[in-house]
Amino acid sequence: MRPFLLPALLLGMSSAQNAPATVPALSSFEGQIVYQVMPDRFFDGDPANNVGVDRADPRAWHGGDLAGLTQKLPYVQKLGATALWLTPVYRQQPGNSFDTSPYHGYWPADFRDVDPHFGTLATFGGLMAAAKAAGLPVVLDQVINHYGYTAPAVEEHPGWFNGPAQCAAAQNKDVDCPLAGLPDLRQSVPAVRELLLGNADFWRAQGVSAFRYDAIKHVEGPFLKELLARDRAAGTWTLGEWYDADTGTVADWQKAGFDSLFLFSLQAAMRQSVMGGQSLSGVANVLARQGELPRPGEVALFLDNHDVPRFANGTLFEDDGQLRTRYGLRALMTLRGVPVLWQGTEIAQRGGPDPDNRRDMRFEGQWTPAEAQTFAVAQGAIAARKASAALSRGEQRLLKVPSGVQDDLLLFTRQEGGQTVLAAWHGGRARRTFSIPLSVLELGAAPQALTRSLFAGQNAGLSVSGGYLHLSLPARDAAAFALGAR
Ligand SMILES: [Ca+2]
Ligand SMILES: [Ca+2]
Repeated sequence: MRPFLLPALLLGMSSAQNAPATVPALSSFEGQIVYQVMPDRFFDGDPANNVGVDRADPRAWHGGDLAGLTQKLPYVQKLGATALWLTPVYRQQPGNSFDTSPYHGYWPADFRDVDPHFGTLATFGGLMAAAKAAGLPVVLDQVINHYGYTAPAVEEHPGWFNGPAQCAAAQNKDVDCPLAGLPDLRQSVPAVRELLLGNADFWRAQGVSAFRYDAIKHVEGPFLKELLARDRAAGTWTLGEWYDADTGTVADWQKAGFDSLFLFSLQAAMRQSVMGGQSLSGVANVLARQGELPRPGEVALFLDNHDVPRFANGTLFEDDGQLRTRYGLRALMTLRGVPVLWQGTEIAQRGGPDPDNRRDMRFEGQWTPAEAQTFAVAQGAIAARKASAALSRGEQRLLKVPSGVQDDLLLFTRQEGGQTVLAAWHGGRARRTFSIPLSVLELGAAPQALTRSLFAGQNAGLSVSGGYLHLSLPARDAAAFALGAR
């Protein structure tokens, strides 16, 4: 193994004597709002590269590309997102597998080139320049577990891959057995290790600010830690995808070197309560574990993504899907962490499991009035979060609510500097006023006058009188109130 100087922070050194001359600052995405794009399903900016495109087939290429994404950056800015995450853009395997084309980008053949359906390295450079000009840092998806099924490397380098023998002998089958039958890379083979570390350097040199690492549950741990240490030294923010991660898993991997992981347990709880109408105590139970996280402000929070059914699909009805997605979007923008919005969630796009959850993005002019209204709610909630230091970066403290209302009411504060914001989620089916003794809430600061929600156009109010906090909340919605300095 090539010697590598680890930052002192990773080794837990604290004495000045042992510290290197400069310790790289921890990269941070706290305060960012990330917009996730799958380029093939976003916008077609160049019909000349539409080889094999069939938009009627959900498993075929649909023609979206990097030129299209570059054209649509003003849309992302209009929504208010501050960063972009692109699913992989590598040159993909030749042909289809399981009647599916590699439109999604997760079946690489060449990790250091752009698939011609998406454009070229030059087109990627154009996107990076436009994103930089727009002030949008780019998170690039990196595959480190496998090649595509039909990638030439599989025949050329049989020693790079785990075969049946390695899988049979594996102590950890998640790591050394193929994921969905994909050619599984052995990261401990020196040539594989060099390839993957070099891939990160290659894309870093293209100007990306962060990596989203795919399927980390299936990657050799020692390699992953080395990769993360290099990213940290280079100032690259790292976001890991451990499917179904709960707070404990996120905490473990933040300690091992990731800046962030997706908190799947919160996504599941929000799907069940906000979309599904079950008790909000499921969300409270996840938030109650926040203290386990070394860096809670970096954790990636989401309503849905390209690997799970669409959030709006939690109900059979289009109108309910729209209303509850608005509730979910506002709720998401009150939470501590880094919100990640999957393309189309801002209009409550519907869809079941993959590939139905990857329907083509539709833009203004193609929207129903309800979709336009959901977009306006997303835009307003994002704007309110960005305008509030407490909502963007504040500490989060869960408040006790009387047990009789805890199924329908979730309260927590966000506090930054002198500012305190009270977040209130209401899961009830009808508008309701809650009156709660201040002594129960243990709230440090509260206004005397009637206070309106920070979310524009929302009819929600808060006031204090006679030792009680009175909250007037619409059905199934989340509000945020500035309580002022404490
Ligand atoms: Ca195209
Ligand atoms: Ca593996």
